[in-house]
Amino acid sequence: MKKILIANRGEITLRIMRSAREMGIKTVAVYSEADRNALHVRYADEAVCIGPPPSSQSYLRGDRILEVCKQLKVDAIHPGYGFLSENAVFARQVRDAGIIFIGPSPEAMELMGSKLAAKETAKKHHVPLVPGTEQPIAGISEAKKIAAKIGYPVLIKASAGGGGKGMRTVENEKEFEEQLNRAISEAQAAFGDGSVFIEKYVTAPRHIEIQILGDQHGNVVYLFERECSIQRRHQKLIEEAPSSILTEEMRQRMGNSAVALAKACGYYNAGTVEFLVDDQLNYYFLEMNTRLQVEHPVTEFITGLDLVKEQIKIARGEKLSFTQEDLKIHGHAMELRVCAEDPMNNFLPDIGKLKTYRRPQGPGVRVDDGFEEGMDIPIYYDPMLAKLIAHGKDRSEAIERLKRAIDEYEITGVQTTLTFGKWVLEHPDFLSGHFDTGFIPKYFKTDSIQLQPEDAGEKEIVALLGAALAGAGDVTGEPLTGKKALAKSHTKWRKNRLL
Ligand code: MV4
Repeated sequence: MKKILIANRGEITLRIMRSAREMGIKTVAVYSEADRNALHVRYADEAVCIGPPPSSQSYLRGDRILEVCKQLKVDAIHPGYGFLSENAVFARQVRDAGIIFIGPSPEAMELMGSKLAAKETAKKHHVPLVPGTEQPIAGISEAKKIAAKIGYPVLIKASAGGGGKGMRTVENEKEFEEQLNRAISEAQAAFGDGSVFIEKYVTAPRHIEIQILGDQHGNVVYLFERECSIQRRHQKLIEEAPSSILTEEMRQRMGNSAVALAKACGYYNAGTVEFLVDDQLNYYFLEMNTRLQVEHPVTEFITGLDLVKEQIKIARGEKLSFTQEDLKIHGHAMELRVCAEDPMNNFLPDIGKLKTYRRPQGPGVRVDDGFEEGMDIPIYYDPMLAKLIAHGKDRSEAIERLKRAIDEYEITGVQTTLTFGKWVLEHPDFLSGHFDTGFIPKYFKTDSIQLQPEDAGEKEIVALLGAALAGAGDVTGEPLTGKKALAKSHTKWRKNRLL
């Protein structure tokens, strides 16, 4: 492997190129007209413009990217995250063109792309699942019986969804039929696949994911967990490793579950198995992400590994150079996503020019970014400016370092999530480790009016429903139908949480 093309932009593209360069591999950037002056273009050994700013006309144009590969004699493609990274059709086209896809096989991507197929595989290998259906819903009366047996509230999820897309909460039997029909037609419209399934709605869950690495010789290891419960509308804002609630025994069980699932689908490359953890510390498989994730640096800090180098070595056909027994957790790492968003204005993307941009430095601090002072932030893409990651000997040192780095970071010209991050890092429930995915809506004031947790809870459930609708492509629906029921369910949900 002498030359790789990174089919992506921004911080992740730079991060991948850095590892490639250390390995003596040449890099090729592709870019849109909005990214002519981007850092990933300047860092690459070669760079080719592939189209206008909208990603549908540039970063998602697999055909153009493959043409560039042929022209420049590229050996392999790294897809990064987002864009084409979990597109099995593209991965197959890459393989058919005789180019290495630095990711899993298209077959494994396809299997995990179907949430139902993933659940079936998990079940076969004794990976715990949320009580629910493992087959697509066939008929309404059958489905109602199942929902009644599971017990309300339930969630209806689209098999082709994921990451919160195409999810609907159902509070009681009365609204079940209507919600089911909507979920099916939304899934059909958004994904071209109307298969949906039902799950028990787990209240106040934590989101904990296991990083795995597998080679092409059947060896799979887990690189421990990342705690990702500090989220807003399915957008993670703070991630850390290890999680403060897992016992060594639970970590091993979850790790073994993740490895079993990966082995079951012949998985190779880096991957992440997502779990929900309830207030009784039961864990349930949710879905598997078949890509390198945004938050991978916290795992790199605690394991001492370079995940991109590992991906490249695996793609070259090498065996993993270590076993599970060789792996140990070193200290604690925490990441804040620095986004050009205004936390006081409902986290709306804030566009503009980076008037001042000075990175923090010093012990245990890493900044993965793709911008420089004076650059305009393009409106076409993700508003994440940078990832600020801190590492320390334990959780409190990681927190102190991250706080110190936030103070050193100087960004003017746009609003960012830096001050929001500082607020989280000083919150007593965050410090004590007693938090779940309801943390931000429960505690954060989204505007100048001080919201009571009660109001915040209702706001969140409406926002959640709105996000589910938006994710399913429904802009005409009535997001307020069932609002009261949802708010009621949410009140119960808050009461049930362990805080
Ligand atoms: C759930 C759930 C509760 N019960 N499934 C959201 C993202 C997608 N991967 C699955 N998600 C959820 N699935 C059951 N059966 C709650 C969520 C959920 C969530 C999960 C992780 C992190 C943040 C979340 C925020 C809202 C809902």
